[in-house]
Parts: sequence; C-alpha cells; structure tokens
Amino acid sequence: MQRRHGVFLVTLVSCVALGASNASARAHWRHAANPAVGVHTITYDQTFGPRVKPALVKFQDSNGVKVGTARLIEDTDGVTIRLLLHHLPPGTHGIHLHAVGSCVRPDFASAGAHFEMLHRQHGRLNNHGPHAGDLPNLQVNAHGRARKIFVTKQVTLSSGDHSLFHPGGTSIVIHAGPDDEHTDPSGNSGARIACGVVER
Ligand SMILES: [Cu+2]
Repeated sequence: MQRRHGVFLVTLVSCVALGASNASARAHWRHAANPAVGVHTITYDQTFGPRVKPALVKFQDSNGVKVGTARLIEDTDGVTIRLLLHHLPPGTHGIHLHAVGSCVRPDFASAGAHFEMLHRQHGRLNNHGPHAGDLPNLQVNAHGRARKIFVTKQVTLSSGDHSLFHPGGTSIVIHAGPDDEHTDPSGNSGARIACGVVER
C-alpha cells in the first residue's frame, strides 16, 4: 500500500510539472510525421497559455502573380516557417528573410539586404556567418510547387533586436538560383523572383 501511494504521488507530481511547463511555454505544438508527402504536419493548439501571435506572408512574383504563402508561428523551438508555393520555376532557389518589409515589383530591391543585426556575413558554411535571415535552399518541383517547413532560432515574432516586426518590418525573398551558402552577401543566388512582406 505504501508503495502504491508512492507511485501515485510520483505520477501526480509529474502531471503537475508537465502542466506547469506547458502553461509557461509560448505555444504548444503537435508534430505528426506524414511520410506520404515527406513533410511534417504541425497542428497549433490554442488552448495552451500565452503565445506569440502568428504571422503570414503572401508571395507575389515580379509580374504580380500570387505564388503562395508562408505561415510563421513561434514556440520554444523557435520560429516555424511553413511554405506553400506554386507557379515558380522548377529547381533550387535561395530564400531569405530580408531586412525591409517592402516588396516593390519587378526587382524587389525594396526588400533590402538580408535580415541581420549582428553584422555577421552570409551563409551557414561561412565562418563569419550566418545572417539571421539565412534559410536553407528551397526545392521547387517539376510542377512549380514547393511545400517546405523551416525552423529558425535566429529570429523572433515578438519584441527585441531580432524581431521580424522591428521598425520597417521584414520580408521573405525567393531568388532565381541556388544559394551557395557561403558567398557574402547573398550566396550568389541571383535575381529576386518572388517576395512577400511578413504581416499580421
Ligand atoms: Cu535573399
């Protein structure tokens, strides 16, 4: 009997501790692998604790054609960027968070340089990098579609220097070519072919 009480107590303490950690987390996620499509499905559970408000990016190409969206959400793992894109050239494309929340066609120069507050250089393979806004390359399939999830701890949707909602805002830019992940300042990834402002 004594032993049973002990087990019960341990279980109770574990549950209380788990509840407390969930309540203190900014958000709670359920990750479910879906091997059929090779991506993770992520479900946001709004019943848990205070959270950072999600963000949305609506992409357009240089002709003004809508080419998809990114949904950004933040939890203790960082900022998750879920991309659903279409009508893009097949192949490998550099994609980055840029420092200005402006996407003026056709060249999207208004989006500015890569988002970076610590004066680091571009690229995960660069000893002096990476930029806060650097992301892995994006693969667009033969049908011009891409479905991809990136998680980054380099930025936040809340306040502070690395906030994507700093004065002037930020954007996500897709480039014509692959990012070599080491050449400063933009990985030789070529022209900017699509852009969307990070918004709420
Ligand atoms: Cu870029």
